[in-house]
Amino acid sequence: MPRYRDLTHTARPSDAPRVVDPKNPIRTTDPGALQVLKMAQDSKIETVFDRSVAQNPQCAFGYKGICCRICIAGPCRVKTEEGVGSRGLCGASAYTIVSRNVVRLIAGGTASHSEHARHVLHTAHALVEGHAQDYEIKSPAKLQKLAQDLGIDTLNREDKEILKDVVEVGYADFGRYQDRPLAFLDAFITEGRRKKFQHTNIMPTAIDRSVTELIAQTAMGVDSDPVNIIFGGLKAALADLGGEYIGTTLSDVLFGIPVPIVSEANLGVINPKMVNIAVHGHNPVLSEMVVAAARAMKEDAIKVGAEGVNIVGICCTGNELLMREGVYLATSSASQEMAILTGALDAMVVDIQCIYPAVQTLAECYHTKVVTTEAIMKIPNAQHIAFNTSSAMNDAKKLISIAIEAYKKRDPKKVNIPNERHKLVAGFSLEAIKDILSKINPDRPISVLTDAILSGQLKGVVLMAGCNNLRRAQDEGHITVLKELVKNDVFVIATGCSAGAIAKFGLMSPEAVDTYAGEGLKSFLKTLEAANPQLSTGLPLVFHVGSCVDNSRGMDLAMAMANELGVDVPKVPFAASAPEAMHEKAVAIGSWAVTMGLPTHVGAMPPVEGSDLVYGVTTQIAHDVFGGNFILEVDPVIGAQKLLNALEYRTWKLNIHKKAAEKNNTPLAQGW
Ligand code: MSK
Repeated sequence: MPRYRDLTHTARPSDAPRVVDPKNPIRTTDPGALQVLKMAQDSKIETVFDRSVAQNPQCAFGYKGICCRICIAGPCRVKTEEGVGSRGLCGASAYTIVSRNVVRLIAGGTASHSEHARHVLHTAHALVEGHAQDYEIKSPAKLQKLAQDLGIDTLNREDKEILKDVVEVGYADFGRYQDRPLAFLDAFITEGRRKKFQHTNIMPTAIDRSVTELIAQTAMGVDSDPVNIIFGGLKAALADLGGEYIGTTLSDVLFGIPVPIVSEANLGVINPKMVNIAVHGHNPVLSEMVVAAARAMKEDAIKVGAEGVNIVGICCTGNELLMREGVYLATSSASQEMAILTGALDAMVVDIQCIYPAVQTLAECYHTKVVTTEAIMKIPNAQHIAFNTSSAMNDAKKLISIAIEAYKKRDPKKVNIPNERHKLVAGFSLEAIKDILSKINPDRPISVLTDAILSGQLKGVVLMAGCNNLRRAQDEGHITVLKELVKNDVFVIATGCSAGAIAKFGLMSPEAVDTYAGEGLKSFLKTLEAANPQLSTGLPLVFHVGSCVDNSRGMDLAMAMANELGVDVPKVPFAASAPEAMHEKAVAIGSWAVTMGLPTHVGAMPPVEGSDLVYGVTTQIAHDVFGGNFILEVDPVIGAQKLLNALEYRTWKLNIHKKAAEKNNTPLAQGW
């Protein structure tokens, strides 16, 4: 870990409580969710906030990662620091148990993102084979660029021919047996990262293989070397990034590259006069069809007395649709139940990941129909409509019909929609960001950003990502970290439920710039805004770059900055933060972010404290090897300060190295 100017910055977290106010069931700060929660608690309706209280105190062994459940002779717990109680039944030490547990989280995250990617790939395959008549290539330009990046010939070829080759490369990335690098990773990373991954032997060759190998490596009686286990985990984490690239790029090809778009967020977007359908999960393949079907079936809704069909999003399906279609974002992870408790949600259509089984239990108290759509995602008592790409529009229309039928049974006495909704501007793909910057420098658009950092106008860039974790009140971590960063002139981009939190609080709007941005950030955004009169709206305080898989867009920006500066990623004043990380996917993302060279703040302690060795590798040694390291800090104000320290260190070093190179007429130093 570097030595920072702030001498209080150590690799250890502060003494802040690990669970804030654990007995308080008001575990949200989201103003919309709070209004609904009050009604739920008055009516003794159980929600995630009650269950979170009931789960406290959490098991200390599990919390630190020293409970081994890898074979059924266990669970074995590391009870003492020394002696016979310090090892599992097989003799596994704390460092083996902790490292195995944490990399298995990475395996889960990689499998999840990649399953999403596989579905998008299948859809593209069905399209080229003529079995997906409801889909099209919405962005031939993205397809051309993607094919060129992958080394596929595009000259004088039909789009579908090119897509066929792209799909084949994607399929090979799942199951390749030869020791060739993952194409959807290798095509996008910097030369420096490529060499680093080859040198450390963590360049993945195939996504499925990296997950399977990791599970095999960490099975009982296989690898007990914590460093080797962690490197196996990093290989799978890089495969996760490859899967994210497949998901993001092919979604752009099929559904279009996002451009700035105005919408609104928070539960107030649920409309009492319309048939309301929430699409929830991650995958745009179905939900894009639901949006199209809703437009086509407006008259059916009017026939039953509604004014039309209102599609709203939850979690990353919501983010996908917000980015491309401007669909309202109703809410995010921890407050998903609140959407049902408004009493005006007629259907919740879910695909995969981050969907609480509890939504069905709550729906049974209302008229709301919960419909699952994927073979691997069913909820007892919920209706299941198998979604097929070959009959996509028909399937989507069935879902709308279910919602219209349910609307007829809506009980007006139970309707309780909070009056909380906020304007936002989303849609900032890398292409859109470059387009905005190009109005100032058409030849080198990214230099507009890097020059602003080198001159001190901006402190750097932070990618805010990740979930809700109810160890503290929902969204408090996201909003506190964000306010600290923008006040200190950091340019923030956001994905996932972090973006959702920011949007729900009205902080993703142009209006928030004047209130929250420091002078440097304010002048930077205003200059961009003045140079882009073609935009129908002002630029927001935070740029929404998409869903969880779209963290790949954030990484693309970091690499574009590295290329512009003539250095590798570890020297770029760019960091990541997941103030409320929860899902296995967040562990996978954080791990590739560190491996790609980013200081990565995590505001919810992962289970690594049971081994000093593993803790030290992730927070300190990782920096020596890869240039990135975890900053594990549960206090959001201190977490933000540690991010600022990391950015300051990088800018300081970069400026010194640049000056030395100019003065001595030598190449720019590459060390970090
Ligand atoms: S939805 S993975 S809770 S960000 Fe992508 Fe939100 Fe985390 Fe799920």
